[in-house]
Amino acid sequence: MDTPHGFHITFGRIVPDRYDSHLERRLSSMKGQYSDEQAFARLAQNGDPVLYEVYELARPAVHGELLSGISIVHPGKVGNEYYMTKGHFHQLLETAEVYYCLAGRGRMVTETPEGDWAVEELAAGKVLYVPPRWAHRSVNTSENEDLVTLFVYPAEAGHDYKTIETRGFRKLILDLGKGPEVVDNPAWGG
Ligand code: S6P
Ligand code: ZN
Repeated sequence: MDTPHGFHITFGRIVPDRYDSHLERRLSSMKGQYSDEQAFARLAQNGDPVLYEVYELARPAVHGELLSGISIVHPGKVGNEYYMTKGHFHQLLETAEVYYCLAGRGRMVTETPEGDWAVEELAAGKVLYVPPRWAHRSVNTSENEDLVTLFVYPAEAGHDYKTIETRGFRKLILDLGKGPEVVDNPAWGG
């Protein structure tokens, strides 16, 4: 919680000592993805904060190669919705992914084109397997800590962002006053 006279210090920032690309996703790149558009507009008036970052080791996008890296979702909310990644299906739908949570707390929101969904807890030490066909989004539910995950997936997988950008996920993770809750997305357009 921000106070008018205080400040907080974030300790132990995890950054890989070797990587080929570093992507920063800012608020402006998430337009239309948060449920509270007025809260989004209010936040955007004060600048364009970095919501999450991805460090990746490059490998050729061919069968047999694996991509790995570190994803860091910063703490914060747009209205009552926690900072989160865009989320995506893999373009090659039949490819899976492994996540290993290194720090922080959060949720992995997942769903299939067939209508199944699942929300899994993320906490340091937790390993999550995202099977083929499951879209995935990481959500940082901590008030002041980064959510840091290591990911590994087939280099040929590719990303389908469009489907999620257009219709959203079936479930949102909101703080309605009692911490993180799984809530039906009223704007889901499947
Ligand atoms: C890639 C993998 C992660 C995400 C990263 C950011 O398949 O799932 O590297 O790219 O967590 O999420 P997004 O949805 O913006 O790519
Ligand atoms: Zn992925």
